[in-house]
Amino acid sequence: PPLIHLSDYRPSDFLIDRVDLDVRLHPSRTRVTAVLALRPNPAGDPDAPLRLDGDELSLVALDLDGRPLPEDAYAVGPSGLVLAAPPRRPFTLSIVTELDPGANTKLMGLYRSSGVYCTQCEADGFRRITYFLDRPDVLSVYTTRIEADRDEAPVLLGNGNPVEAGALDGGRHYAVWHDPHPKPAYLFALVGGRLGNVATRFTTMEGRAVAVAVHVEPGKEARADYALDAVVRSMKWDEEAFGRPYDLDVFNVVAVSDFNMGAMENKGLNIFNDKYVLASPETATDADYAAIEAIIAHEYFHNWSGNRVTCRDWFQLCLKEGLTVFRDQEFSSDMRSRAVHRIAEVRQLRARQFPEDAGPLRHPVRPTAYAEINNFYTATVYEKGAEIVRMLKTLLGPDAFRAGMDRYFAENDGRAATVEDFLDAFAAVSGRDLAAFAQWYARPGTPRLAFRTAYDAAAGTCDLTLWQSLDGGSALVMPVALGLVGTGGALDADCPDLADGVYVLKDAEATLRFRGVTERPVPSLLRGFSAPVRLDGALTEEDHLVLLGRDTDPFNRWQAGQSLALRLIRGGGPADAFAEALGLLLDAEAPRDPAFAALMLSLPGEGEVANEIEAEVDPDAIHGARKGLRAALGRALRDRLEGIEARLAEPAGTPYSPDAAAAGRRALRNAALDLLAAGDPETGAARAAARLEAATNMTDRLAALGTLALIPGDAREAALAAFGARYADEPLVLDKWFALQATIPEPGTPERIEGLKRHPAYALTNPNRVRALVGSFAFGNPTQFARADGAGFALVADTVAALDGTNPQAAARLLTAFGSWRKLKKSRAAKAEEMLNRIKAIPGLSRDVADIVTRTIA
Ligand code: BAL
Ligand code: ZN
Repeated sequence: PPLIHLSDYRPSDFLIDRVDLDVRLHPSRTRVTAVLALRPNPAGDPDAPLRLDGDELSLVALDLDGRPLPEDAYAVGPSGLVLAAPPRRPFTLSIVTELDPGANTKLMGLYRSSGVYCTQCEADGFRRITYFLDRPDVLSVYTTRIEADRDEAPVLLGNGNPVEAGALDGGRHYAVWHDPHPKPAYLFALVGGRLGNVATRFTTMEGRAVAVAVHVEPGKEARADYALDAVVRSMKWDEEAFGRPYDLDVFNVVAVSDFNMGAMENKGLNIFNDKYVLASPETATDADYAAIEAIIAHEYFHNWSGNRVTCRDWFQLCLKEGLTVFRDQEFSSDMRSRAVHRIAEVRQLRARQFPEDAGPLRHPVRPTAYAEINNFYTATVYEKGAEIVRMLKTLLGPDAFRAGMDRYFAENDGRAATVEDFLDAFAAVSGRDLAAFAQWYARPGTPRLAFRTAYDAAAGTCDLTLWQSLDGGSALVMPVALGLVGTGGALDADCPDLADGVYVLKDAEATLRFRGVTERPVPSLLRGFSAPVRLDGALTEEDHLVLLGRDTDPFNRWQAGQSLALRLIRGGGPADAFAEALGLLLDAEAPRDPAFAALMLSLPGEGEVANEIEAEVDPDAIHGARKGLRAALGRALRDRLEGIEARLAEPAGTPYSPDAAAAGRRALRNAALDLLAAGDPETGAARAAARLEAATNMTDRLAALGTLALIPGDAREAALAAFGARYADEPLVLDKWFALQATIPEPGTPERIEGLKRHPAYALTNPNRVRALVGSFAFGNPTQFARADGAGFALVADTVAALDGTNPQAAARLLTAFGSWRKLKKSRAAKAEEMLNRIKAIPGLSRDVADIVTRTIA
């Protein structure tokens, strides 16, 4: 597919100041009249034709300044509509198009989800509604009139504020919405359908009374309470943490069941995948509640970082996404435990972004070329993008960071900005030159950080040498939070190169001298994971044990445990010392911080282990080694784990609360169960079955089922069948059940998946179902996905092929599971390559899938 380059960016030749839309909803013949107030852009080419984007549209009528355009004045093609000689003055174009929302399986543009009309316009869906300058630097004021059958769509929602509504003849009705804030087309949205809601009011710091509502399938209103509360907490937090008030009279969230993304930040009308709205103790886990809180916040925070200040072009996607992820991470950290949340963020980064950055789909946080922008909503843009913002805060300190954010918002409000505009704001308030730091946006790959210490006991000094490396350029500016640790805890040594415990590494190599070092120190580096790099280990097992037990930085205590586990998984050997240290840590931390203790018990995932391996990856060997270590730990820690299990049992009748403290206790108790079962599968199965029976909420029920699912036998099959029957009418719960079965690391799993594809609740047209069943297999079952006979690759490739015809975005996303194929053992890599070539040869492949397959094979 042809590439679009950042270096080719040119301002639009025309601007659209106002858009008046009249949308007459109909299941198969929706009629859209768009009246566009156009004018030539002084910054554009004065002789240029007017090229409006369009995709799968049917043009009904086209008027210019109230008169039909003669047919020879325009040309309509598959990618849009061109007026060769448009007026060189302001003019009005009136365009009538007809759409078939019911047939829109791509879930881009206007479509129907379980009977509800909804839209998704980012990145380029608006061109599937009308012909338009569908690019983020064209900002317009929208007025939208929506008309529908009252029975079919009693609720009609648009961007901005409601203006007018009323009844029409023939059972029809209408609503008019006006959004005073100029916005790009990707933020347009409308919804029409039968929806229930929960609602409240929020008064902003400016005194604006905002009507806040969350709309869901009728009957599920009670499951929206947590999301509604999260909206209000987000609104308040953004005022307190960033001084950002909400700017409309209403804020609506709508949950729909067919959605490609997690959610979408349309102005005043966030549309969500229902998975990230609906929650009840019976149907959602603690992790679901945390994800709902985070994603509600994320979309709300976009109102400033994305909507008020938007992106000039799609290359700047990280400008809104990285920043908004950083903002939602900070929110979640304030709502929950900062240390625990940081660990969760880093686990996610390592599990998703590090492999991406090491494989054929690697790209800079700000890409310089793309064939299909929808393939760049990646972990690199989002999560590494957030890490860059976090590093900026570390480098500048909280006060200058906040001043820089204030300046960025003030200078760019109502504009389509760039990464340069963002960095300029921080440079201006701090007086710092951020040119070298900006390299983080441009350089793909995960940098490596290596180190060495030289301790001179007689002089009481310790020299710490740091090296950084990343292919393709000079050294990066890297904040390294660090300290020295001894057998009694943090060492109070003096180092003039540190400011607030942070050394800013700017060169390829640097040596820091610590004075007053009274014992052989262990360096604690990258505290809080202060930079998204790989730390090359030069620590001994004893060093890690010191950090595990004594470091003052909770992230690095956890990291020490991960490093010790990695050593054992990769190199084998007795786990006694690790188990003993974990035991002592549990004694201290389990009563104090159960969530942290639970994280200490979870070993690096198989994918993370694979990331660390330079040689060819054998997923079976990794799985076997990890399983062996879990079994050894389960046996060694048995008494303690049983103690935790007993102590943390909730008294009968305790009402469920999704708060972080209660969730932490459940997480630890369930981690204990899981490790005990790993150590002794036979009693573990019985224990898990009993816990399943006794569970009073989905967190405990799913955890017990997950433990049982790893122990083959009749008890497992019976439990799976009972769970499936119990939740037959709960698609979001069945997704958990699909995912759990898809990740069973046994040879029978592909066949099990084939069977589940025939389950009445499974549908290739619903992205959540496909992600749960096939996505979980592809991304979460390394031994079976990459199995030697190629059956795992074939299963995923077949799904990609089947899906490409209806939903290319979802198909392309699934295909990225092949991203690490080259690292596999040769025989398995050959099977993966065969499948990739088979996909590549499919005639009429979508641009989305063609782009991923081409880059993956290249
Ligand atoms: N803008 C797409 C969905 C999100 O990142 O919020
Ligand atoms: Zn976002």
